[in-house]
Amino acid sequence: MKIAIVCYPTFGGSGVVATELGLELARKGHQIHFITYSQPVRLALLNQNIFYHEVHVPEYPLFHYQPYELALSSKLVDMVKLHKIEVLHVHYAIPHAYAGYMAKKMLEEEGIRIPMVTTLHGTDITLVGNHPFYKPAVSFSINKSDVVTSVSNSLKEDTYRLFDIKKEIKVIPNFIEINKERLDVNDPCHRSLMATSDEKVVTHISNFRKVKRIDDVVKIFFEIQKHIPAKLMMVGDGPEKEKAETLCQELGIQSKVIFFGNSNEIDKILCFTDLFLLPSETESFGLAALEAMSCGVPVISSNSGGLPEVNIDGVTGYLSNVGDVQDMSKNAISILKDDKILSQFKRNALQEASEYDIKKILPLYENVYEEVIKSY
Ligand code: GMT
Repeated sequence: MKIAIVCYPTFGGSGVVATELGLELARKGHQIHFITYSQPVRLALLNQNIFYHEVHVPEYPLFHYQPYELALSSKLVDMVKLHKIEVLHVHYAIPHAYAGYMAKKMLEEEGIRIPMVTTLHGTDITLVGNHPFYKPAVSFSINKSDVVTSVSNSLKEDTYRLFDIKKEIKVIPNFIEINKERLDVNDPCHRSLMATSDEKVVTHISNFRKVKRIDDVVKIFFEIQKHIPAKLMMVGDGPEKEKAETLCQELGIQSKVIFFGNSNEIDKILCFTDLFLLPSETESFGLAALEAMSCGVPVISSNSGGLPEVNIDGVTGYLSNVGDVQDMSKNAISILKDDKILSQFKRNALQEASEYDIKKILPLYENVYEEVIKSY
Protein backbone atom coordinates (compact mmCIF):
# COMPACT_ATOMS: atom_id res chain seq x y z
CA MET A 1 0.00 0.00 0.00
CA LYS A 2 1.04 3.60 -0.48
CA ILE A 3 0.47 5.38 2.80
CA ALA A 4 0.99 9.03 3.80
CA ILE A 5 1.82 9.57 7.47
CA VAL A 6 1.30 13.01 8.98
CA CYS A 7 2.74 13.58 12.44
CA TYR A 8 4.70 15.89 14.71
CA PRO A 9 8.35 15.21 13.95
CA THR A 10 9.52 15.90 17.52
CA PHE A 11 10.42 13.77 20.55
CA GLY A 12 6.75 13.55 21.65
CA GLY A 13 5.15 10.12 21.89
CA SER A 14 2.76 10.60 18.97
CA GLY A 15 5.65 11.42 16.62
CA VAL A 16 7.63 8.44 17.86
CA VAL A 17 4.68 6.07 17.39
CA ALA A 18 3.96 7.43 13.89
CA THR A 19 7.61 7.16 12.86
CA GLU A 20 8.13 3.64 14.21
CA LEU A 21 4.88 2.56 12.57
CA GLY A 22 6.01 3.97 9.22
CA LEU A 23 9.43 2.33 9.49
CA GLU A 24 7.93 -1.09 10.24
CA LEU A 25 5.35 -0.76 7.46
CA ALA A 26 8.18 0.11 5.07
CA ARG A 27 10.13 -2.97 6.21
CA LYS A 28 7.08 -5.03 5.26
CA GLY A 29 7.16 -3.56 1.77
CA HIS A 30 4.62 -0.75 1.99
CA GLN A 31 5.54 2.61 0.51
CA ILE A 32 5.53 5.24 3.25
CA HIS A 33 5.43 9.00 2.74
CA PHE A 34 6.09 11.10 5.84
CA ILE A 35 4.62 14.55 5.38
CA THR A 36 5.61 17.01 8.08
CA TYR A 37 7.52 20.25 8.76
CA SER A 38 10.87 18.62 9.51
CA GLN A 39 12.35 15.17 9.34
CA PRO A 40 11.00 13.07 12.25
CA VAL A 41 13.70 12.60 14.91
CA ARG A 42 13.57 8.81 14.77
CA LEU A 43 13.62 8.72 10.98
CA ALA A 44 17.33 8.23 10.54
CA LEU A 45 17.06 6.30 7.34
CA LEU A 46 15.38 7.11 4.07
CA ASN A 47 15.24 4.18 1.65
CA GLN A 48 13.32 2.95 -1.35
CA ASN A 49 10.14 2.52 0.70
CA ILE A 50 10.46 5.63 2.83
CA PHE A 51 9.96 9.16 1.57
CA TYR A 52 9.98 12.40 3.46
CA HIS A 53 8.19 15.46 2.10
CA GLU A 54 8.79 18.67 3.98
CA VAL A 55 5.97 21.13 4.49
CA HIS A 56 7.29 24.66 4.03
CA VAL A 57 5.43 27.58 5.47
CA PRO A 58 6.76 30.75 3.86
CA GLU A 59 7.09 33.67 6.27
CA TYR A 60 4.93 36.61 5.32
CA PRO A 61 4.76 39.74 7.49
CA LEU A 62 1.01 40.15 7.03
CA PHE A 63 0.42 36.93 8.93
CA HIS A 64 0.71 37.17 12.68
CA TYR A 65 0.44 33.35 12.67
CA GLN A 66 1.78 31.48 9.65
CA PRO A 67 -0.97 29.20 8.20
CA TYR A 68 0.56 25.72 8.67
CA GLU A 69 -2.74 23.85 8.04
CA LEU A 70 -3.02 25.48 4.63
CA ALA A 71 0.52 24.56 3.66
CA LEU A 72 0.06 21.00 4.98
CA SER A 73 -3.22 20.41 3.15
CA SER A 74 -1.76 21.77 -0.09
CA LYS A 75 1.30 19.53 0.32
CA LEU A 76 -0.97 16.53 0.94
CA VAL A 77 -2.90 17.25 -2.24
CA ASP A 78 0.31 17.51 -4.29
CA MET A 79 1.88 14.37 -2.80
CA VAL A 80 -1.26 12.24 -3.14
CA LYS A 81 -1.42 13.14 -6.82
CA LEU A 82 2.30 12.76 -7.48
CA HIS A 83 2.82 9.45 -5.65
CA LYS A 84 -0.66 7.96 -6.08
CA ILE A 85 -1.02 7.63 -2.31
CA GLU A 86 -3.93 5.39 -1.31
CA VAL A 87 -4.58 6.34 2.31
CA LEU A 88 -3.81 9.26 4.65
CA HIS A 89 -2.92 8.39 8.23
CA VAL A 90 -2.87 11.45 10.44
CA HIS A 91 -1.48 11.26 13.98
CA TYR A 92 -2.72 13.79 16.52
CA ALA A 93 -6.01 15.48 15.72
CA ILE A 94 -4.78 19.09 15.86
CA PRO A 95 -4.38 20.33 13.18
CA HIS A 96 -3.61 17.18 11.21
CA ALA A 97 -7.12 15.72 10.95
CA TYR A 98 -8.43 19.13 10.00
CA ALA A 99 -5.78 19.63 7.29
CA GLY A 100 -6.26 16.04 6.09
CA TYR A 101 -9.98 16.58 5.66
CA MET A 102 -9.38 19.76 3.65
CA ALA A 103 -6.95 17.84 1.43
CA LYS A 104 -9.54 15.11 0.90
CA LYS A 105 -12.12 17.68 -0.15
CA MET A 106 -9.71 19.44 -2.54
CA LEU A 107 -8.80 16.11 -4.11
CA GLU A 108 -12.46 15.22 -4.49
CA GLU A 109 -12.87 18.33 -6.64
CA GLU A 110 -10.36 16.73 -9.00
CA GLY A 111 -12.12 13.35 -8.96
CA ILE A 112 -9.64 11.70 -6.55
CA ARG A 113 -11.13 9.97 -3.51
CA ILE A 114 -8.84 9.03 -0.65
CA PRO A 115 -9.69 7.74 2.83
CA MET A 116 -8.29 9.25 6.03
CA VAL A 117 -7.41 7.39 9.22
CA THR A 118 -7.03 9.58 12.33
CA THR A 119 -5.16 8.33 15.37
CA LEU A 120 -5.88 10.14 18.64
CA HIS A 121 -2.91 10.27 20.98
CA GLY A 122 -3.94 12.01 24.18
CA THR A 123 -3.30 15.67 24.67
CA ASP A 124 -5.09 16.37 21.36
CA ILE A 125 -8.21 15.21 23.26
CA THR A 126 -7.63 15.66 26.97
CA LEU A 127 -5.73 18.96 27.10
CA VAL A 128 -5.43 21.00 23.91
CA GLY A 129 -8.31 19.70 21.80
CA ASN A 130 -10.73 20.12 24.63
CA HIS A 131 -10.11 23.87 24.77
CA PRO A 132 -13.21 25.79 23.62
CA PHE A 133 -11.11 27.55 20.97
CA TYR A 134 -10.41 24.22 19.23
CA LYS A 135 -13.28 21.97 20.25
CA PRO A 136 -15.68 22.49 17.30
CA ALA A 137 -12.88 21.95 14.76
CA VAL A 138 -11.58 18.87 16.59
CA SER A 139 -15.09 17.30 16.84
CA PHE A 140 -15.70 18.07 13.20
CA SER A 141 -12.48 16.55 11.92
CA ILE A 142 -12.80 13.42 14.07
CA ASN A 143 -16.35 12.89 12.81
CA LYS A 144 -15.20 13.42 9.23
CA SER A 145 -12.37 10.86 9.45
CA ASP A 146 -13.07 7.56 7.72
CA VAL A 147 -11.54 5.57 10.58
CA VAL A 148 -10.69 6.83 14.05
CA THR A 149 -8.28 4.95 16.29
CA SER A 150 -7.17 5.70 19.82
CA VAL A 151 -4.13 4.39 21.65
CA SER A 152 -6.01 3.14 24.73
CA ASN A 153 -9.48 2.34 26.04
CA SER A 154 -9.17 5.21 28.45
CA LEU A 155 -8.57 7.69 25.62
CA LYS A 156 -11.50 6.27 23.68
CA GLU A 157 -13.78 6.85 26.69
CA ASP A 158 -12.38 10.35 27.23
CA THR A 159 -13.05 11.20 23.58
CA TYR A 160 -16.69 10.09 23.80
CA ARG A 161 -17.07 11.94 27.11
CA LEU A 162 -15.51 15.22 25.98
CA PHE A 163 -16.70 15.47 22.37
CA ASP A 164 -19.86 14.79 20.46
CA ILE A 165 -18.46 11.89 18.44
CA LYS A 166 -20.70 9.85 16.22
CA LYS A 167 -18.04 7.57 14.82
CA GLU A 168 -16.85 4.27 16.19
CA ILE A 169 -13.42 4.59 17.78
CA LYS A 170 -11.17 1.57 17.38
CA VAL A 171 -8.53 0.99 20.05
CA ILE A 172 -5.10 0.09 18.67
CA PRO A 173 -2.58 0.29 21.50
CA ASN A 174 0.89 1.70 21.11
CA PHE A 175 3.64 -0.81 20.47
CA ILE A 176 7.32 -1.51 20.88
CA GLU A 177 9.91 -3.52 19.01
CA ILE A 178 10.66 -6.28 21.48
CA ASN A 179 13.52 -8.19 19.95
CA LYS A 180 15.47 -5.35 18.47
CA GLU A 181 19.24 -5.14 18.85
CA ARG A 182 19.17 -2.45 21.49
CA LEU A 183 22.86 -2.15 22.11
CA ASP A 184 25.91 -2.39 19.96
CA VAL A 185 27.80 -5.63 20.81
CA ASN A 186 31.03 -3.65 20.82
CA ASP A 187 29.53 -0.95 23.00
CA PRO A 188 27.60 -2.70 25.79
CA CYS A 189 25.72 -1.20 28.72
CA HIS A 190 27.72 1.53 30.49
CA ARG A 191 26.18 1.30 33.94
CA SER A 192 29.49 1.88 35.70
CA LEU A 193 29.80 5.35 34.15
CA MET A 194 26.63 6.47 35.87
CA ALA A 195 26.44 4.61 39.17
CA THR A 196 28.57 2.58 41.54
CA SER A 197 27.81 -1.13 41.95
CA ASP A 198 25.82 -0.60 45.15
CA GLU A 199 23.66 2.20 43.71
CA LYS A 200 20.27 1.66 42.11
CA VAL A 201 19.42 3.66 38.97
CA VAL A 202 16.06 5.41 38.71
CA THR A 203 15.04 7.06 35.41
CA HIS A 204 12.42 9.48 34.13
CA ILE A 205 11.96 10.30 30.44
CA SER A 206 9.53 12.91 29.15
CA ASN A 207 9.02 16.25 27.47
CA PHE A 208 9.16 17.96 30.89
CA ARG A 209 5.76 19.57 30.52
CA LYS A 210 3.52 20.39 33.52
CA VAL A 211 1.36 17.32 32.86
CA LYS A 212 4.36 15.07 33.71
CA ARG A 213 4.55 16.39 37.33
CA ILE A 214 8.33 16.64 37.25
CA ASP A 215 8.41 17.92 40.85
CA ASP A 216 6.89 14.62 41.96
CA VAL A 217 9.67 12.74 40.15
CA VAL A 218 12.30 14.67 42.13
CA LYS A 219 10.39 14.32 45.41
CA ILE A 220 9.97 10.55 44.97
CA PHE A 221 13.66 10.20 44.24
CA PHE A 222 14.47 12.36 47.28
CA GLU A 223 12.64 9.81 49.46
CA ILE A 224 14.23 6.80 47.70
CA GLN A 225 17.80 8.02 48.17
CA LYS A 226 17.22 8.45 51.91
CA HIS A 227 16.83 4.67 52.17
CA ILE A 228 18.76 3.23 49.22
CA PRO A 229 21.95 4.45 47.51
CA ALA A 230 20.65 5.64 44.15
CA LYS A 231 21.06 7.92 41.14
CA LEU A 232 18.33 9.63 39.10
CA MET A 233 18.58 9.95 35.31
CA MET A 234 16.39 12.76 33.95
CA VAL A 235 16.05 12.42 30.18
CA GLY A 236 14.31 14.97 27.96
CA ASP A 237 13.76 18.67 27.76
CA GLY A 238 10.89 21.06 28.27
CA PRO A 239 9.44 23.96 30.26
CA GLU A 240 9.66 22.32 33.70
CA LYS A 241 13.30 21.27 33.49
CA GLU A 242 14.84 24.35 35.06
CA LYS A 243 12.43 24.18 38.00
CA ALA A 244 13.39 20.54 38.52
CA GLU A 245 17.09 21.44 38.55
CA THR A 246 16.42 24.13 41.15
CA LEU A 247 14.41 21.70 43.29
CA CYS A 248 17.29 19.20 43.19
CA GLN A 249 19.62 21.93 44.44
CA GLU A 250 17.22 22.98 47.19
CA LEU A 251 16.92 19.37 48.35
CA GLY A 252 20.71 18.95 48.19
CA ILE A 253 20.59 16.00 45.80
CA GLN A 254 22.07 17.62 42.69
CA SER A 255 25.12 15.34 42.75
CA LYS A 256 22.83 12.31 42.50
CA VAL A 257 20.75 13.58 39.58
CA ILE A 258 21.91 13.66 35.97
CA PHE A 259 20.01 15.77 33.43
CA PHE A 260 20.64 14.44 29.92
CA GLY A 261 18.41 16.62 27.74
CA ASN A 262 16.73 15.06 24.71
CA SER A 263 18.28 11.78 23.67
CA ASN A 264 18.00 9.45 20.71
CA GLU A 265 19.72 6.76 22.74
CA ILE A 266 17.27 6.02 25.50
CA ASP A 267 17.99 2.27 25.22
CA LYS A 268 21.52 3.04 26.38
CA ILE A 269 20.10 4.63 29.53
CA LEU A 270 17.31 2.11 30.09
CA CYS A 271 19.79 -0.77 29.89
CA PHE A 272 21.18 0.14 33.31
CA THR A 273 17.94 1.45 34.82
CA ASP A 274 16.34 -0.37 37.77
CA LEU A 275 13.13 1.63 38.09
CA PHE A 276 11.17 4.06 35.92
CA LEU A 277 9.09 6.94 37.33
CA LEU A 278 6.03 8.35 35.54
CA PRO A 279 3.79 10.20 38.02
CA SER A 280 1.87 12.13 35.29
CA GLU A 281 -1.29 14.11 35.89
CA THR A 282 -2.72 12.31 32.87
CA GLU A 283 -1.34 9.95 30.27
CA SER A 284 -3.44 8.45 27.51
CA PHE A 285 -1.05 5.51 27.25
CA GLY A 286 2.43 6.22 28.60
CA LEU A 287 4.72 5.13 25.78
CA ALA A 288 7.80 5.96 27.86
CA ALA A 289 6.62 3.43 30.48
CA LEU A 290 6.24 0.77 27.80
CA GLU A 291 9.70 1.56 26.43
CA ALA A 292 11.10 1.10 29.94
CA MET A 293 9.22 -2.17 30.43
CA SER A 294 10.51 -3.50 27.12
CA CYS A 295 14.01 -3.09 28.59
CA GLY A 296 12.93 -5.02 31.69
CA VAL A 297 12.42 -1.95 33.86
CA PRO A 298 9.50 -1.86 36.34
CA VAL A 299 7.40 1.30 36.57
CA ILE A 300 6.11 3.47 39.41
CA SER A 301 3.34 5.58 37.93
CA SER A 302 0.14 7.39 38.65
CA ASN A 303 -3.10 5.54 37.96
CA SER A 304 -4.52 8.14 35.60
CA GLY A 305 -5.73 7.73 32.00
CA GLY A 306 -4.41 4.69 30.16
CA LEU A 307 -1.54 3.95 32.57
CA PRO A 308 -3.36 1.10 34.34
CA GLU A 309 -3.74 -0.59 30.93
CA VAL A 310 0.04 -0.65 30.52
CA ASN A 311 1.53 -0.77 34.02
CA ILE A 312 -0.10 -3.63 35.92
CA ASP A 313 -0.36 -2.81 39.62
CA GLY A 314 1.73 -5.15 41.77
CA VAL A 315 3.05 -6.99 38.71
CA THR A 316 5.05 -4.70 36.41
CA GLY A 317 5.32 -1.96 39.04
CA TYR A 318 2.82 -0.01 41.10
CA LEU A 319 0.08 2.57 40.54
CA SER A 320 -0.84 5.39 42.93
CA ASN A 321 -3.21 8.34 42.88
CA VAL A 322 -1.92 11.42 41.09
CA GLY A 323 0.22 13.46 43.47
CA ASP A 324 0.54 10.75 46.14
CA VAL A 325 4.31 11.09 46.39
CA GLN A 326 4.37 9.21 49.67
CA ASP A 327 2.72 6.10 48.24
CA MET A 328 4.88 6.21 45.10
CA SER A 329 8.03 6.52 47.23
CA LYS A 330 6.96 3.65 49.50
CA ASN A 331 6.28 1.43 46.45
CA ALA A 332 9.56 2.39 44.79
CA ILE A 333 11.53 1.53 47.92
CA SER A 334 9.69 -1.79 48.30
CA ILE A 335 10.83 -2.84 44.81
CA LEU A 336 14.39 -1.50 45.03
CA LYS A 337 15.32 -2.69 48.51
CA ASP A 338 15.30 -6.41 47.70
CA ASP A 339 17.18 -7.75 44.68
CA LYS A 340 14.95 -10.84 44.44
CA ILE A 341 11.79 -8.73 44.33
CA LEU A 342 13.42 -6.35 41.86
CA SER A 343 14.37 -9.23 39.54
CA GLN A 344 10.80 -10.58 39.62
CA PHE A 345 9.36 -7.15 38.74
CA LYS A 346 11.92 -6.79 35.93
CA ARG A 347 10.90 -10.16 34.45
CA ASN A 348 7.20 -9.26 34.74
CA ALA A 349 7.75 -5.89 33.06
CA LEU A 350 9.50 -7.50 30.11
CA GLN A 351 6.82 -10.15 29.77
CA GLU A 352 3.95 -7.65 29.84
CA ALA A 353 5.74 -5.44 27.29
CA SER A 354 5.80 -8.37 24.87
CA GLU A 355 1.99 -8.04 24.63
CA TYR A 356 2.68 -4.78 22.80
CA ASP A 357 5.19 -6.18 20.36
CA ILE A 358 5.05 -4.30 17.07
CA LYS A 359 4.68 -7.67 15.30
CA LYS A 360 1.30 -8.08 17.01
CA ILE A 361 0.08 -4.51 16.58
CA LEU A 362 1.19 -3.74 13.02
CA PRO A 363 -1.34 -6.12 11.39
CA LEU A 364 -4.13 -4.23 13.17
CA TYR A 365 -3.14 -1.05 11.31
CA GLU A 366 -2.65 -2.95 8.05
CA ASN A 367 -6.21 -4.32 8.40
CA VAL A 368 -7.56 -0.83 8.97
CA TYR A 369 -5.83 0.48 5.81
CA GLU A 370 -6.88 -2.51 3.69
CA GLU A 371 -10.52 -2.31 4.80
CA VAL A 372 -10.85 1.43 4.34
CA ILE A 373 -9.14 1.41 0.94
CA LYS A 374 -11.44 -1.43 -0.15
CA SER A 375 -14.50 0.46 1.02
CA TYR A 376 -13.61 3.49 -1.08
O1 GMT B 1 3.16 12.97 26.47
C1 GMT B 1 3.13 14.00 25.81
O2 GMT B 1 2.97 15.09 26.31
C2 GMT B 1 3.30 13.91 24.31
C3 GMT B 1 2.11 13.32 23.67
C4 GMT B 1 2.24 13.33 22.16
O3 GMT B 1 1.21 13.47 21.55
O4 GMT B 1 3.27 13.20 21.59
O5 GMT B 1 1.95 12.01 24.16
C5 GMT B 1 0.68 11.41 24.05
O6 GMT B 1 0.78 10.41 23.04
C6 GMT B 1 1.64 9.30 23.39
C7 GMT B 1 1.70 8.36 22.21
O7 GMT B 1 0.46 7.83 21.89
C8 GMT B 1 1.11 8.62 24.65
O8 GMT B 1 1.93 7.53 25.01
C9 GMT B 1 1.11 9.64 25.80
O9 GMT B 1 0.56 9.03 26.94
C10 GMT B 1 0.27 10.85 25.41
N1 GMT B 1 0.43 11.89 26.44
C11 GMT B 1 -0.57 12.28 27.22
O10 GMT B 1 -1.69 11.81 27.16
C12 GMT B 1 -0.23 13.32 28.22
